[in-house]
Amino acid sequence: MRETAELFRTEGTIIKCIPFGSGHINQTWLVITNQPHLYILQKVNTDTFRDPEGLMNNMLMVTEHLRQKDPDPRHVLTLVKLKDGRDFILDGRKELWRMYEYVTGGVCLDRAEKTADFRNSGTAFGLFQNRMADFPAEKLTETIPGFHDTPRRYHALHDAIREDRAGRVQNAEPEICFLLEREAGAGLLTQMQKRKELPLRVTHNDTKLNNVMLDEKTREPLCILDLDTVMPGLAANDFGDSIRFGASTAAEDEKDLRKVHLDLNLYKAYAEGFLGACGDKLTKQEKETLPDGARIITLENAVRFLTDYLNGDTYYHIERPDHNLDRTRTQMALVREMEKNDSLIRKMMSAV
Ligand code: GN1
Ligand code: MG
Repeated sequence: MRETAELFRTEGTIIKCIPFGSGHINQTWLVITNQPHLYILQKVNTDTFRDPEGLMNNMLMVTEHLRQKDPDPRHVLTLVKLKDGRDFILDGRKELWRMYEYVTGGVCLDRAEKTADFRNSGTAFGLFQNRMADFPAEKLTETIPGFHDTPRRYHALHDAIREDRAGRVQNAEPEICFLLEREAGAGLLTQMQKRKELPLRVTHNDTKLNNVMLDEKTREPLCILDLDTVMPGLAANDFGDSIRFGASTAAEDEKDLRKVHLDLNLYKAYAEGFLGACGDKLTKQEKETLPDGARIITLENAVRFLTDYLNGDTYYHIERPDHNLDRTRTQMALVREMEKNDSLIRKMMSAV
């Protein structure tokens, strides 16, 4: 690890690298040097991200575009070059390594401590949407093809059920029924986009609260992290994934489902932050589909977690045997509450 970190242009001598963050896909370390300056070293999972050059090219273009709009180094990720001038390491075994400047004085939260934290994360993602609105989305590589193509995620679930590779279909019958009952409505946004009723935007696609850094003192939004899935997509998915994760009263993998609820105050606060910062960039139809985005992306995550459970946990990092099943169930609980409160949510959103 340290030898890899030493290939980058850091200030000072590297003392150690410690595991960092809570991502499910990539591996991340905090790099400590004998100077106050800290760095983040990341090994990108190239089984998941099959086009590492395309991914890094996206990241370089997007951070550059954001930097032109706001040059404050705490407001946009800054990649650290290698001593030989390259932007990243892609070695013979197709391992991708990169380094960023660590943003000092920031925090990433797994749960909003105050409503304002969540509103501010909405502002951060709304600003992202706003500032990327004049960037031609078609210049970006689709780093994971069909990432939020919900019908395609359902196809993968059907394959997993049919193949039953881990012999777990029998353990997941209620979950399978729940998800299959909702399959027909899950393609709504994908179909609207195909009919050109929704525009393709530059979207982040993984807008979990812990992918935003807030100032640790003021809790103002600083910068958006995890740009691997930035690609052409739908604004409703970005909005929706934030709600899915951050407006839940419990963790994504909570076992006690009595604790899992949709917090409508948090939902509203996020919408205020997000829509306020998007300004006039979203169309009327995009705004109307934001609640659909929240419901469908939550359903999509349930489908993905269950697919991985049935396939024997080959995609997401797990810490216990039923981890992906627990994650599936929390997402289902949230979908149920989104369905139950649909008209209330739409009313609330139209007043934001
Ligand atoms: C993965 O690795 P992480 O935590 O940033 C996943 C997201 C899921 C999320 C669920 C590339 O994100 O799509 O919504 O887990 N990222 C990828 O927590 O699949
Ligand atoms: Mg991610």
